[in-house]
Amino acid sequence: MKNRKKKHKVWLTTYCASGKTSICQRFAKETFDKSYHQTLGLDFFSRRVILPGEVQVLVQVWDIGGQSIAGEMIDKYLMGAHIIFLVYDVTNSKSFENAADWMNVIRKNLKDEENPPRIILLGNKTDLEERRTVPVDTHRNFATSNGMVPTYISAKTGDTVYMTFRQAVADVLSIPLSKAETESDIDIVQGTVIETAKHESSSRTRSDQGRSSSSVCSIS
Ligand SMILES: Nc1nc2c(ncn2[C@@H]2O[C@H](COP(=O)(O)OP(=O)(O)OP(=O)(O)O)[C@@H](O)[C@H]2O)c(=O)[nH]1
Ligand SMILES: [Mg+2]
Repeated sequence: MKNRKKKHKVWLTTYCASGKTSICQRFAKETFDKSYHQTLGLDFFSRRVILPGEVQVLVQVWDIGGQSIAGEMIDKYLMGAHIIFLVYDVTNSKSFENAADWMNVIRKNLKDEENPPRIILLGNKTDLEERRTVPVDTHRNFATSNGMVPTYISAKTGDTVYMTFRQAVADVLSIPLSKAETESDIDIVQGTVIETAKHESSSRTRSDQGRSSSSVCSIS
């Protein structure tokens, strides 16, 4: 089949410090920085993704700083977007509530759009599972009741980051991915069996040296 080259615009937004820039860096450069540098305005990342049928897609990612919600540029940022990732931090309920505010802003700006972008709810920082404050059901209900695809990732470990982008682009282009392809990026977590006198239980532990304290930004 002849090579097909496409460009896709992906947009990430929501609450400050939810991990948008970290997700972009993990996707585009396969790196992770544990320090927090607030994004002021907008930043760009890109990576080429190859899909079945030799389809090459240049994924251009627009990383919008969390404080932009009240800005006047939102409609410009949204123009031509194929995919929107609404990112929140699973350990920070405020970031989840802010995702709903962003959803309203996006809806308002897209109300006349003939081909609205695919919106994906990304619960980030799953490596901090033991500190989760947003229940799985709440995540799923919010996503499905707003027509979003509910997804979890970790920019720190890289868990499902690349696959999430690739799957989203493939879905927009209606290119099916095989089960083997969709499972290739899933993080395998080693379980530890702890035996006690009364019972056996298995637990999974993950350390978090890279966590910054929950950052607060003003959304004016
Ligand atoms: N443990 C853990 N920390 C993460 C993860 N993703 C991001 N962080 C940390 O969270 C902090 C904020 O991450 P950023 O990517 O800068 O957040 P942001 O959403 O771009 O923030 P703004 O630019 O202010 O909107 C940084 O200290 C990151 O290292 C993750 O998956 N796990
Ligand atoms: Mg940022």
